[in-house]
Amino acid sequence: MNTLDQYGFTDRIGGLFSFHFPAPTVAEPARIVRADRGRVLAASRRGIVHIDGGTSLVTGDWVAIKPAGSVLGCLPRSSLLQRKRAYDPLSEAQVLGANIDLLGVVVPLDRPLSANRLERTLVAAWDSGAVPLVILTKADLSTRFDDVVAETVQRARGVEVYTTSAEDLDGLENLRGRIGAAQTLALLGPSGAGKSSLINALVGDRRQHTGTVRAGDGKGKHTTTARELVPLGDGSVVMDTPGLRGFALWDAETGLSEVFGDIEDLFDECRFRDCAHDPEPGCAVQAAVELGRLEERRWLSYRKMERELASLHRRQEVAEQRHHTRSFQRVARDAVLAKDHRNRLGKGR
Ligand SMILES: Nc1nc2c(ncn2[C@@H]2O[C@H](COP(=O)(O)OP(=O)(O)OP(=O)(O)O)[C@@H](O)[C@H]2O)c(=O)[nH]1
Ligand SMILES: [Mg+2]
Ligand SMILES: [Zn+2]
Repeated sequence: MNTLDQYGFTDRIGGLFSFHFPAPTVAEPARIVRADRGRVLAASRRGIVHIDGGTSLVTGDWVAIKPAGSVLGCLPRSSLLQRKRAYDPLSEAQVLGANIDLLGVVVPLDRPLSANRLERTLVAAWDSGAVPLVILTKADLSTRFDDVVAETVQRARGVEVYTTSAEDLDGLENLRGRIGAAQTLALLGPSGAGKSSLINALVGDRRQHTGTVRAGDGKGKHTTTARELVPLGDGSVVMDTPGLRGFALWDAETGLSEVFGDIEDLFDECRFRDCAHDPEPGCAVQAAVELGRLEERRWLSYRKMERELASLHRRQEVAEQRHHTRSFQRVARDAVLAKDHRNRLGKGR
């Protein structure tokens, strides 16, 4: 199998290439394996090659490259994992990866389950267009295995849950069986969760660096620093990613509805159509919380993400208006300049 095929190239991708870069264009297909501050590596039929520039390219992208190594173009992405950049007043999206088929939300069993984190990552996963999975790691370190698995299954609300141990090599066959031919699975989770260890266990080799965790709280040391594709040998690929500190959502309304559909269904039952769902008469959400049918934590988690997205949209609108005003001012100024120019020409005559 050549290097390109090892990184998930199929006839279907080949067809897309011929469609988007038809002959007589001289270009070869390649896939971005790693894109790290301008240093971009791609898998091609010739092996792994360095390619120039392309700061907008992300790990997982399919690109057409010229023999000299420059990029001619990129195939449309079948899925796109993105988040809002942290500390960015302009509110821009940070693209984390492209063309991911399965998104593994990695949850370590060596520390208490964070329901909020699980829900937030699932929202982003659904929104990427990939199929989410929950992957529980470090099963060998769990002291309450059955309880935590049951709680995770309940919180994942229909998303498949896999349990693994990179130490005991448990659960690998099941997970391996779920990754179809030429599919790409990306792993997303906190530092120290065991993402790189799981990849090494799947590959059967110490391919990725792994790091120890802090004794106190099990937090990792951000060992993996770049998103990178690792081939499993049969054409399927796993994307290793640096541990997430937080995950600010980006245009994730669809994901929110996937994870919190039950809450959004309740809105229809509120007495007033413009119900703010604060403690007020006739609110179906508040009633469900009081009756114990809806976990208050879950409601607050939903509300927080919903407000985050609303504020993102307000900022996006302001930015757009500013952009419009500026281009309007520019058109007006150009018109004045043109008039001045004509006048001056007129006077000169
Ligand atoms: N006992 C046990 N330890 C594990 C398992 N998986 C990972 N570890 C340990 O957990 C620590 C962190 O593992 P990594 O694979 O580096 O974690 P990571 O998610 O890649 O972390 P970052 O790259 O920092 O995001 C290492 O000391 C691993 O040996 C497991 O299944 N069982
Ligand atoms: Mg890692
Ligand atoms: Zn209400």
